[in-house]
Amino acid sequence: MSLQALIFDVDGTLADTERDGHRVAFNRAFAEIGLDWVWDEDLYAGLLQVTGGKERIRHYAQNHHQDLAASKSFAEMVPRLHALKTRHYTVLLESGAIPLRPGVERLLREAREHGLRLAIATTTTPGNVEALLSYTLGGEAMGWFEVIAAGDIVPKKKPAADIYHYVLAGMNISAGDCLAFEDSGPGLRSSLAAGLKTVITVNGYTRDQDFQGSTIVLDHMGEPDCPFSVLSPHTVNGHQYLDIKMLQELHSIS
Ligand code: XBP
Ligand code: MG
Repeated sequence: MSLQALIFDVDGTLADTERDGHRVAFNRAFAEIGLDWVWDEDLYAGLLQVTGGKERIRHYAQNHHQDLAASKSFAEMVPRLHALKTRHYTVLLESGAIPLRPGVERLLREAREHGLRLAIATTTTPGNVEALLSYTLGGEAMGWFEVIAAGDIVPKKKPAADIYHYVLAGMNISAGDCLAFEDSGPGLRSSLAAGLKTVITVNGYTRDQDFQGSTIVLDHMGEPDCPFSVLSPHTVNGHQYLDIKMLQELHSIS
């Protein structure tokens, strides 16, 4: 097995999108539709255990606004509300409010120079992926990824393995020839269930989650002038930021 492909999660991995991006967009959509719902940072931490924006809205209503959740109109309200939220989110991305995390652009470019194949496996919508990539890397970046598996393309979202199985099938590649990059417990459960070695880069919402089974846990991918911190018991042979050589070493760990 040789390292041939890198498969990236989006939210929390490519960019720290949840606290100041998705959460703010949800709140703006609630206000726009006339709901007095406000998801503060603490409440949102718990809601993140439910992957998928539409599923998260339903989960919140069922637990905090049962009457509305049980009403006939709620079923059609959810997709409408989620579309408003997605519009607010892409406006936030366009404003430059959500940059890529340290090391992401450098690693993507290095991977391309080394001929590694790239893909995306995310719970968010395809439109959000396109907005993030094009506003941070330029319009051609969508073409860097052979498969962009996003949102409702699969029946079951993370932590189910569906989205990673979709990518592996689309690339016609075996899990053993890939590395996955995730930020959260549900994401890791999904990639591990698909048989993928997984590099974790945590963020404020996921730092204390269980990453049992991951290959390594870092605070971020690192830059030459901004070394990462290793949060899992692991030796990194002097590396201070993720590069292709380190990824090949991580991939060769049995
Ligand atoms: C994280 C998610 C997404 C986002 C919200 O996705 O669970 O649901 O929180 O985006 P990832 P949507 O797999 O990239 O970590 O509202 O578009 O679902
Ligand atoms: Mg994520």
